[in-house]
Amino acid sequence: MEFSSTRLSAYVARVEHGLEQLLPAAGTRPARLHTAMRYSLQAGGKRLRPVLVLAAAELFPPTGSTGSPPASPKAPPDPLPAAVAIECVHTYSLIHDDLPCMDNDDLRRGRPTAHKAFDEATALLAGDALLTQAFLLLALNYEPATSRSLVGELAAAAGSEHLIGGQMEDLLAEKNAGTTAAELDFIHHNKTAAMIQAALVMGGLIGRAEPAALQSLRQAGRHLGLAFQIIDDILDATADTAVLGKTAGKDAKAGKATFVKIHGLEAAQRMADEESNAAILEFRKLPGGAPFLVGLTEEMAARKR
Ligand code: GRG
Repeated sequence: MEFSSTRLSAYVARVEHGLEQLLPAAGTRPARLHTAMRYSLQAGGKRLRPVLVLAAAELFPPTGSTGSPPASPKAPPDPLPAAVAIECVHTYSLIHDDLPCMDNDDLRRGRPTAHKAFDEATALLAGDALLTQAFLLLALNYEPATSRSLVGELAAAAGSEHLIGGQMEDLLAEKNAGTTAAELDFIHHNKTAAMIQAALVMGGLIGRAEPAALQSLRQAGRHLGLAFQIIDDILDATADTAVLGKTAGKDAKAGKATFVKIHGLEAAQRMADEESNAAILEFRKLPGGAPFLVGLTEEMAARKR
């Protein structure tokens, strides 16, 4: 499937529909909690991670669907619940990251952060509930072997050695003026790249990809994730709050270690290009050369928010 903005919008629309359908309605008791969950989830992020799940799953046609008619083609499972699950985990991490005890931010996805729109306790609980909801979706919507592998992939990426571990070291680094390039690498590989990698691998697991293809998805995800984070640092240093939908210049103001601070703007841009190109090389090894994912990587490299 070639990349086009229409194709991307179609994936995003599928994700938005899944978010609408697969979470408890806002009025479900306690309504304040479910309203807060939907407030953050439906604020209109880029939906990168769920789109990666859908696009990766579609690279792998159902068993027996090529060549002569198969004895019993087995349709792969629907990737939408897994796509919604990873967006739930991502949104929980944003809600918690914005809390006063962490980044203490007022603006996210162009709107007041959850603790500003509701209150701190409600925001904390909405984040907890989104994290839990993700694993419920994986448990209820896949047969046991697939469910087990999806839960394992997402839990590892979101856990203490990756997303949460990266966040912990990020908080520690804020207090340490001498953060090194290697420490920054650890933070970004774990805080950002691990979830982007997991999205691609989850798509591959749903598509019943062969081990070599899963490995390419894993490698591509690591490079794409790092490119994404370097560009995030560049945008924090160069873009406007209104365009970003979150507070710009915050990292520099907080004296945070970023790729731009440690390597300079020019080197950061070069590293982002190198990582994007490395991701594209891996995507090209996948069935059909994965043109949609190649195009999406190019779009991400040129993104302005
Ligand atoms: C609280 C466990 C915990 C983790 C927080 C995600 C995160 C870790 C912190 C948010 C701050 C930040 C800059 C993280 C790096 C990853 C990143 C660029 C997140 C924003 O993702 P986008 O740009 O956001 O995909 P949208 O709103 O488009 O979904």
